[in-house]
Amino acid sequence: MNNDELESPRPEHLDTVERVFVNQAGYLPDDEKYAVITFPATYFTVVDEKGTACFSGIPIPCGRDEASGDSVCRADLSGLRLPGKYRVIAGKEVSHEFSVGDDVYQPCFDKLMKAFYFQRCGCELKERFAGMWAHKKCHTSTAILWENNKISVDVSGGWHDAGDYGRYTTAAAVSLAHLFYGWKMFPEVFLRQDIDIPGKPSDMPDVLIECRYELEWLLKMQRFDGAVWHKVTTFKHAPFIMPEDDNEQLYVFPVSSSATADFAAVTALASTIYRRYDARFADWLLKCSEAAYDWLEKNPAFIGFQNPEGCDTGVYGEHSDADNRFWAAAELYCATGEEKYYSRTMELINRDFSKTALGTASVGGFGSLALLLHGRGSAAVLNMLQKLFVRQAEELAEICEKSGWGASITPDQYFWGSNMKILTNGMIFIIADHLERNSLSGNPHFRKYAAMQLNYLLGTNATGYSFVTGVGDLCVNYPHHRPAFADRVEECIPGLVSGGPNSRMEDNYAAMLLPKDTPPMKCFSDNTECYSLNETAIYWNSPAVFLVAGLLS
Ligand code: 9MR
Ligand code: ZN
Repeated sequence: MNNDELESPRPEHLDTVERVFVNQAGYLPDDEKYAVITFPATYFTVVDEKGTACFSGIPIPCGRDEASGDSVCRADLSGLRLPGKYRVIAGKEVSHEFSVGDDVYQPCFDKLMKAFYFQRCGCELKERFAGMWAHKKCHTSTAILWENNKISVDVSGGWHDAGDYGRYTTAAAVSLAHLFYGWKMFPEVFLRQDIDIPGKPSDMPDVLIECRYELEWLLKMQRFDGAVWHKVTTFKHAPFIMPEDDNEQLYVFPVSSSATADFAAVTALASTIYRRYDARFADWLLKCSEAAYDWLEKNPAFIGFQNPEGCDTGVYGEHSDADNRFWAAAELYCATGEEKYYSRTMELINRDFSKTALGTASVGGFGSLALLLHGRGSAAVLNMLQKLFVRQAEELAEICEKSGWGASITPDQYFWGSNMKILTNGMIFIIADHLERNSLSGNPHFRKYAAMQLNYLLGTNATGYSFVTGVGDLCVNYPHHRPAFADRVEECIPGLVSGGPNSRMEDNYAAMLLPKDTPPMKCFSDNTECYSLNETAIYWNSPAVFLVAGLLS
């Protein structure tokens, strides 16, 4: 019997036909490499660009993978170290092309970073930088306060959050935090980066030029008394039109304590980062951070955010702000060395919230990172925080080992934006590895699990897609992203990270398209309509930037 007859029929709703899956961007020469095969192949061959066989082996069966419902086996390609372009052949099936080389991640890294430029609001995206995705200035009209329509404010600028045109404080702060910590931990990788954005040449690396664009908007979101507004959006999401054609009234919605705390945290962090380039900007950031913090101290009760009746733009609701306040106090302590921030940090650290979570609603991990990288404070606390990251990495590594695809999430974790979970788990691996590498008795062994998360993102997953637009032969090209649709350019704006499989299928189109019993990892479609599967967001891009930087370092 032919191998191909053994397997179950290919699910018809999947528009991909892959059965040999690889990271379509490729692999670094010395990294562990593997292809996942979803039929019982007895043999695999790797061919180069000319079709010449250059590597072969016997796939290792891994059994049934619960998240995808596939019986998978793995082809170990780790011995393939010679730079070049390859495909894996097993049975009659051929994988997409992938590269091996020292520079395979650079184009992906650059596209992921440039994507933030494409999200810019309030300025023209000139052809010189944006090419065929150029568009006019958008959302520059003054916004009015939701609570008092007579008061208007200038809150122009920043990045559009996602496939929508909203700008949300907590989402912005988290996205900036991923990028800033990437820069803090792997500066050499960012110093080498050279993308085409305005404001160059500059002393600053590109990541800091781009983040400053967001920060300057964020500063406008602070009210006179230090509190920070939760979001600025229209009342209803715009239709699928270009941003410059979205001329509905912009509203600045009420303040929340989560927004104020995240603002205090990220502006304090930014002040330490920008100080060496622009001391006045750094002073201003710190002043604004302190004002936000003082407001929080005067307003100790949690103030959440809910949409007013009828408003359908993002909520970014939270249930508690202990983690946000912890992050704020920790960053301000690291920025100023002042005792009052330290004592508040130590008080909040005993509250019940995750100390390793890296966004969006749960931000305790950033406070922990602040303390760990700063290295001041009690040795016992630093030790405890390091152990928490390492223990979490150990637990996630176990999940990867059980997954046929090396995915770090369990079958019940394929919810809206599951790729963010994959990517922030990738960050946890990188962070734990980094901490262990820098401590005497450390055991850094998590890098390979971090790489697995990138492999998943770039094609080694049951959908076969690279979830980054413009990266890989078969990549997402029709995300739920307004300009990407409305610009009438067939090729999607590159570098955008799709939310990825969502087993709850929370939009009508997904529910119609995919059978109810679709395995979680296959609950995906590269379809503009499917906002719960295929939107993009700044805080899905930012952990990808961090992860790739960590792997490149
Ligand atoms: O990422 C958010 C997801 O967890 C929620 O379930 C969903 C529905 O409220 O909203 C997502 O966030 C969206 C935000 O509300 C508006 N901008 C796009 C975000 C990504 O889809
Ligand atoms: Zn805009």
